Amino acid sequence: KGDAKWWQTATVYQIYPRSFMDGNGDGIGDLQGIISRLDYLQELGVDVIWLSPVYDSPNDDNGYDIRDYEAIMEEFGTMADFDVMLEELHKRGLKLVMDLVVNHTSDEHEWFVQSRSSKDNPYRDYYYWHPGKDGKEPTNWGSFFSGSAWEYDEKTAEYFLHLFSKKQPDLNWESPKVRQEVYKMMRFWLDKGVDGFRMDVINMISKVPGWPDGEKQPGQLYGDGTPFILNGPRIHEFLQEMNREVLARYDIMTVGEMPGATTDLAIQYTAPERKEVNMVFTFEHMDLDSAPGGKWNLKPLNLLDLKDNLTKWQTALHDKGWNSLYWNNHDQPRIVSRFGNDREHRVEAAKMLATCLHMMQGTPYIYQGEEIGMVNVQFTDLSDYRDIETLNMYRERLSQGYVHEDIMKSIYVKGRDNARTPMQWDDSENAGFTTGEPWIRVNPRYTEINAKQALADENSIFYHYQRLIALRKEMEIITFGEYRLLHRDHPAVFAYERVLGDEKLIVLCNFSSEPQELDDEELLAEMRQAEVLLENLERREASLSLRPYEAVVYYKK
Ligand code: ISL
Ligand code: CA
Repeated sequence: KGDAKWWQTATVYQIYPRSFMDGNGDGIGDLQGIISRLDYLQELGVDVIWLSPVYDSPNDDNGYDIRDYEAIMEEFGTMADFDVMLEELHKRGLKLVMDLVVNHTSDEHEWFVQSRSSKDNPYRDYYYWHPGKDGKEPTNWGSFFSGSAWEYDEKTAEYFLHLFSKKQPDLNWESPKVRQEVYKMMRFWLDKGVDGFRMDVINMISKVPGWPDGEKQPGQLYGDGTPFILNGPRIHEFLQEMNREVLARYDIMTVGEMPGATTDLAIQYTAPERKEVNMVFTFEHMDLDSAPGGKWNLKPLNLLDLKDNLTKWQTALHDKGWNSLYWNNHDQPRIVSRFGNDREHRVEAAKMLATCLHMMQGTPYIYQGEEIGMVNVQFTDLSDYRDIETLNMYRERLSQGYVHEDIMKSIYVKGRDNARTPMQWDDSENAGFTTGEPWIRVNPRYTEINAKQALADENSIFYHYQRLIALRKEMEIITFGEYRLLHRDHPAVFAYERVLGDEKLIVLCNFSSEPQELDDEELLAEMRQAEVLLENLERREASLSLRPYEAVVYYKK
């Protein structure tokens, strides 16, 4: 068992550069800002930084619309800054994973500029062009960012496909030239010494041929294109080709962001012998608090659903593939506000959620600010929101007859800007993020929730994360132990054990603001023989009572 890959015992920290640290006072986070905070990350103990896109981009979708894959966004700095950052990371023993966004480019990318210029341009087939059906869009598919997934282009009187914004045209992976261009660009970054890729919506790169219409639910404006774009017919072939041509030649880690990936698919994507990617980001546990019709339709979380879902992933991939573990990223609301309690139990809840996730099998990801328990934000004025997904959805829902208050409620609970307010460094103006005017407003709770406070308090969420990260490196059972759910039917307690040889971890987490009780004498007897490895509230003796949001981990040999 001593042969773990480095990414199996590592903890990843995600930086969203626009919101992490502003080094030059223009209100926008940048590479020099990141460099200035590397000691903080080293103190936390993480091993890998996943950096959201820093490439040249017109920022229609904050860098997920790339104009030049081999240049740095001017607002973030220069290639020289990047090289210094990479060197400074490596000096501290930290690795760097880049965001690889190759399902689409910006419409300002040179390939698209060429492609749209004429039907016989050599770049024409780099993207999906279609004359349309009966004077309308080729399919009825909606885009993830509202509106149709097709945009009509006057110049050549054809439509192009964009699953996201109309400034993010989809690359045509059927073209071998496109694939070779992407591989070449990947080698450019790997040859610089980066340590892997997080692959943006990578299971969307193979589309079902023939452009069929999607099913349309009553009351919906568009049909559902996902059966024809997720996990398409050539996806495994493309990933295996990419692996052969690029990934296999380097000692790197890869994680594919894959909405709609089931556990069966995830095994296919991550089984080492298939040589595709190391792990995937599932969306299933992030969809449990949505009603039919998508993320904006709110539904309270049922803890049993969460237990069943995470248990399914833990069990299915054990010894077959590899899991990634996450609660948060730049697209998701803050977990302590979402599945915890961001008021009277914020600190306990944040530690409980961290414990519940980090004691599982897989590679854990921490999103900037999660380690200090940053919370969701509620801007009353729509003009304070920046995210294209949120703003487009607002307009579309208003036109469909939704009322302002209901739309704002969805934004408060699910909007991506919850994750994108500036990192809270201290209690000075703008949370120490910038000396200028921040590009998006700071969460008003920064005076209470910030890194400076966390570092000064030995009982902070920060140090709890630090301990979890360290334990993963010390204890093989966390990396390899078998997972077993306990007390599946308890509505408020998430309990499980990990087993490796004669070692055992017992993890008990109260997901509610009421005291809870487990009825299990056998478990209690085991707890009495075990030591407390980690807790978020002081324990005096082994007991089956859990206080609000209490989490405790026992270790027994
Ligand atoms: O839920 C979704 C589809 O089922 C969408 O939320 C989508 O999968 C998700 O937003 C994809 O995210 C990634 O690609 C986007 C970018 O805006 C996100 O920030 C990125 O994480 C387009 O590049
Ligand atoms: Ca700046």
